[in-house]
Amino acid sequence: MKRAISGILAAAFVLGVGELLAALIGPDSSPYVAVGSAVVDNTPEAVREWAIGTFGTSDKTALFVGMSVIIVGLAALAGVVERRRAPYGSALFVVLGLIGIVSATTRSGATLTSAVPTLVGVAAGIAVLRALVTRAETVDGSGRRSFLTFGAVIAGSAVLAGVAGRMLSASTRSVTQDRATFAVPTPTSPAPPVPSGADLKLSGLSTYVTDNADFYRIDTALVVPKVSTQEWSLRIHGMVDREMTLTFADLQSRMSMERMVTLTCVSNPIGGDLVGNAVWTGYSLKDLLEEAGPQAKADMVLSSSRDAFTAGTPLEVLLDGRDAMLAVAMNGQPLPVEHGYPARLIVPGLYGYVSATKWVTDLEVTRFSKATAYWTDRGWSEKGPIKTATRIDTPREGRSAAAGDVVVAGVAWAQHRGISRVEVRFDGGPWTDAALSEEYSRDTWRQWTVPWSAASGSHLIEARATDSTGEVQTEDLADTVPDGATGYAQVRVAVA
Ligand SMILES: Nc1nc2c(c(=O)[nH]1)N[C@H]1C(S)=C(S)[C@@H](COP(=O)(O)O)O[C@H]1N2
Ligand SMILES: [Mo]
Repeated sequence: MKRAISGILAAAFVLGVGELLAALIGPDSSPYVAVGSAVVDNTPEAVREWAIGTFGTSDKTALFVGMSVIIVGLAALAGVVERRRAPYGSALFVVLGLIGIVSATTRSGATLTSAVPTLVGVAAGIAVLRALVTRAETVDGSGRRSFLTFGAVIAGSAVLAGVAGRMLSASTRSVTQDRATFAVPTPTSPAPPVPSGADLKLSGLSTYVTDNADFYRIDTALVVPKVSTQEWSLRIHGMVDREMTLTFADLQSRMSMERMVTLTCVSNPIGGDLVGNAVWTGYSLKDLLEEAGPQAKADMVLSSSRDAFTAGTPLEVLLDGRDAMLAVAMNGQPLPVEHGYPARLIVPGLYGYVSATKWVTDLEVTRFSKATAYWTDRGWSEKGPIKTATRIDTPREGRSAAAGDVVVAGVAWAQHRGISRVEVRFDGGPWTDAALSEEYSRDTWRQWTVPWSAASGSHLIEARATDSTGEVQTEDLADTVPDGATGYAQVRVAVA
C-alpha cells in the first residue's frame, strides 16, 4: 500500500511541476494536456463516436477522468515495482515521460522547450519516488513518521504547484479583458427580425435562438486557444492573385453583416443536441476571398485555427452568394472564447467540421487534390453538406406523460435548402402533417407541432422532415461516420 501511494504521490508531483513550468512555457507543453491532446488526435473513430455518444459535450471531462484513472493505476504499479525490482518503477516513469515529451514536442507550434515541463517533472518525480520508496521500507517508528511527513510535503507541493500553474496560465493568457472591451460591429447589413410566427415559445421545445451559454461546443482543443484581437490576423494565400493579411483594425473599416444561421455537428446522432441557432455578426467571406482573387484551378479553402485544426470548404460554396462569414460576434456578444474568439467561420449548409473553424487565422486557397483537413485525415467525408433532420423535443424520450391532450413538438433543419414539411406518426400508424412555424430563412431551423390525444400505454412517436427540394429524409439508419447520421427521429413514451 505504501509503495502504491509512493508511486501515486510521485506521479502527482510530476504533473504539478509540469503544470507550473507549462504556465511559463506555454499551456500546450503541460504533460497532462499534451498527452490528452495526442489521445484526442489519435483516437480511433469508433472510440471517438462512442465517447461523443456516451458523454456528449462532456467528452473532454470524460477524457481527463479516464486519463487520471490510468495515471493513478500506472503510478501505483510503478511504486510497487520500484520496491521489488528497482529501478523498473523509475523506468516506467521514464517511459511515460517519453510519451509526454513526444506528445508535447510534436504539437503544432511546439519547440524543444516544450519538452522542459515533462523532462523536469519526470526527473523530480523519479527522485521523489525513490525517496518515498526508501522511507516506506523503514519499519521503525521514526521511519514511519518520516514517510508520512515526506509524503504529506510531496502531496502538498504537488497540489500547490498544479494550482499555481493553472492560475498563472489563466491570468497570463487570459483574453477576458480583451473580450470585455471588444466592440461588436454595428452591422451594415442587419439580420431581419424574427417574426413572431417563427418562434412558438412552447415549453419543452428548443428556444428558436439558442443562448450562447446553451450552445453546443465541439472541438479538439483541450486548452481553449487564447487569441487577443491584438495578436490576431488572418492570412489569405495560396492559389490567389493577391495574397493578403488582415488585422482586426482592417476588419473594422469593412462592411459588416449580421445573419441568423443554424450550426450542426456531423457527430450529432439522431435526436442529439449538437445543433444550435444563433445570430452571427461578421464579414462576408465571399468579399474577402474575391479581394484576394482566387485562381481558376482552385476548388477548396483550407482554413486553419490557431491550434492547428483545419477544415476544407468547397470554394464554390463560399462564392455562391450564401451568407458565409468570418464571424466575430454571436447573439450580439463578442464570440465566447470556447466558440472561437476573436474570429471564426460560419458557412450555412455545411457541417461544422468542414467549415466552422474557430480561432481562425489562416485561409489557404487550394485544391481538394492537394490538401486534406483534420477530420478528412481521420476517415470523415471530404464534403459535408448537412443532411435533412428533425428532432422531437417534447415529450422526451423515456419520460412518462399524462393521458389526454398533449402537444408533440420539435425542430427540423436542412440548412440552405430549407424545410418544407414535417410529418409525425404514432405507433407506426399513418403519417400526419405537423404545423410548421413560419420560416425565417432556409439557413435556419423550423419548429413544428402536432396535437396528440395520448391514451395510456407505451407509444412510439416518429418524425421525418422534407426539405424544400421535395426530398424526404431517409428512414435508413446510418451512423454519424463518415458524413452524418440518418434515420427518423423517434421517442418512446409511457402514458399513464
Ligand atoms: N479550431 C477548431 N474549430 C472547430 C473545431 C475544432 O475542433 N477546432 N470543430 C468544428 C466542429 S466539428 C464543429 S461541429 C463546430 C462547433 O462549433 P461550436 O463549438 O461553436 O458549436 O466547430 C468547428 N470548428
Ligand atoms: Mo462537428
